[in-house]
Amino acid sequence: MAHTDSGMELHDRFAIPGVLRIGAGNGELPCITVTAEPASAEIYLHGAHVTHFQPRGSTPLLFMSKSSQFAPGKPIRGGIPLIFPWFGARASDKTSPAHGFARLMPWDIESADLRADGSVRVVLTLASDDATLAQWPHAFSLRLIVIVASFLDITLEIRNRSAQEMQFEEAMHTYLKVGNIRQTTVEGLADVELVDKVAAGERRKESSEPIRFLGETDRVYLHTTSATTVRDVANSRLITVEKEGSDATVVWNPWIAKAKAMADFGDEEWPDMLCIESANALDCVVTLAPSATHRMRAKISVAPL
Ligand code: TA6
Repeated sequence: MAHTDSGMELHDRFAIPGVLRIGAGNGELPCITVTAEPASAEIYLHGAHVTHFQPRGSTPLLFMSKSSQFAPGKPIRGGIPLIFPWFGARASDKTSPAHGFARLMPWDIESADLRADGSVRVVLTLASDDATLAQWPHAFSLRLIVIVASFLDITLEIRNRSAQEMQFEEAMHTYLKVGNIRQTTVEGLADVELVDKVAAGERRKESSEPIRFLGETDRVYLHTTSATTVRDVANSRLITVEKEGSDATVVWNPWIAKAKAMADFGDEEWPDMLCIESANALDCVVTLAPSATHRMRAKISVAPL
C-alpha cells in the first residue's frame, strides 16, 4: 500500500464497524482507534506507534506527554516508540536520529481483525527503501503485530531481506503511566548487570531490593529475559511487562532537569511516567542471518495491588 493512502481509503479497507476505525488523529496523522470489548487503544501509522491502551474498567496504562509532537519525521513522546535499528545516539554518526528511523516513518496496514475472544489484532508493516538504505545499508522488512485484549500484546518481527548478516538494536520504548514515580517501585531486575547512563556508563549489578526512584534514572539491564513488575502504589495497581526475544531491559525516568530540557515533555510530567523498555541493545545486539527472522514480544498487563 502506498504511504499516500488517506485515512478515508484505509478506513474503507480495514474498518470493523463498532470496533475499529481509521481517521485523522493528532497532527492530522492517520490513526487507528480500537474500541474492543476488553480494551480501547490507539495506534498511529506514524512509527506504528501505540499511543493509548486502556483495559475496560481500568485507567490508561500508557503515558502520553501533553507536549508531544505529532508530525512527520518527529518522534511521539509517550506510548510505545519503536526503536530500530540502533538504540540511543548512533555511535558511528552523531547526525543520525536518536533511536533509529523506524519511529519516524509512516508504516502500512497489513490487516485488522476482530477475534472470537473479542480481542482485536492489527498488523503494520515497514520495508526498507531508498531512504532507509541511505541511512542503514541493509534490506529488511518489519511487521508489528498488536493484540488489543485485556492486556496489550505486541510483537516486533524483523526479517533480513539481504544476502548478508545484519546486526541491529531494537526496543519497545514503553512509557507506562504511574500515579507518582516517588511512590513507585520495580521488581524483576534484582542482581542483574546494568549500564548506568546517569553515571557515565558505569557498569555494576543491581541490588537485590526493589528499585526505587530518587532522581534521574537511565539504566540498561543486560542479559535479562525476566518479566518486570511495576508497583504503581499511587494508582493501587501492579503493571507487569513480560517479554520474549529480548535480552535487555531499559528503565528510564528523566526527573526534573531532563524534563525541563525536553521541549516535547512537560516540566511537571516526570512524576507521572516510567519507561520499562523491552530491548536488545548495547552488549545485547541481534545478529540476523540472511533471510532469517527475529521476533521480540512484550505483553503488558495490569492487576489491582
Ligand atoms: O531509553 C532511555 C533513553 O535512551 C534516554 O537516554 C533518553 O534519551 C530517552 O531514551 C528518550 O530518548 P528520545 O530520543 O526519545 O528523546
